[in-house]
Amino acid sequence: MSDVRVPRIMGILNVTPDSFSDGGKYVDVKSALGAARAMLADGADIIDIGGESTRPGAGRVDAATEIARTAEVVAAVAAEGATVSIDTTRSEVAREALRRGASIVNDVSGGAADPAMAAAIAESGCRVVLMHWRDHSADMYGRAVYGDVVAEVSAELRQRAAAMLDAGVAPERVILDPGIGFAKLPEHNWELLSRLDELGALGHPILFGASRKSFLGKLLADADGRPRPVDQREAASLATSVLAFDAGAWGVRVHDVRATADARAVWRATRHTR
Ligand code: PMM
Repeated sequence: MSDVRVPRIMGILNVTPDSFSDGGKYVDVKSALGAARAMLADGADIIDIGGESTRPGAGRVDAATEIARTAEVVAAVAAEGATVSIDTTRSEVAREALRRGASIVNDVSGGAADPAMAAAIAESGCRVVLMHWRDHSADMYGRAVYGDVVAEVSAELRQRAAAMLDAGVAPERVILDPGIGFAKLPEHNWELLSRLDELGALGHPILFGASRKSFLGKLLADADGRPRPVDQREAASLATSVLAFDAGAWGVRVHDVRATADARAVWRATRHTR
């Protein structure tokens, strides 16, 4: 068996009043920092800080609000020595976070929402996560139409990566993400997970994020068809992370870092990791 790299765990820190899972919990710097410290102690490699909810149907906030929510939290978490990513589609928000110590921009639009994003990434020399996305949250399910979802997501991610490279971003700084739940129905998410290894052909590391998402709630619906509540989707989330590790993912983006670190330890015990 050949050696494989240990997958990263990206812990989610949403400093928003309305994210679907942890919205409203970390609205001040102190409580956000406490949550970040706990995730780092539990084994997070990266803390992903977001100030705008991307849940389906979410309304947008302006850039000033997003900066007000995230900038100080980014600075405080980076001051702990942590690797910080900023979850934003806006170049102004990204620039401010990079100035405050973030080293990764996690753009759910893959750089498509803000034409100035690619230049901001290229100038700073940071890493970037380009997620597959077709539209802002309010309209995303109308765009969930695919023939072969893996082929189409791959082709669209390839275009997003090419746009970054054209702007001067070094290829080794680009990470790609299939965007589970974004303009995708449950069957699309399952197909992407079951064929995640095929995205490796794009030549970039792959980040995978299914933690607590609604397709898991639907899978685990009760006999009356009521989806499993968000706070009871952890075991299913862990199962997706282990499948992603096995498919060669570079990392997983999760809410429960401790449980994911345990699952990763089990997975590593069966692999020659380095
Ligand atoms: N999902 C959400 C937000 N940001 N970023 C990446 N790279 N991949 C994802 O799958 C992703 C993301 C939505 O989930 P949240 O509301 O729990 O943050």
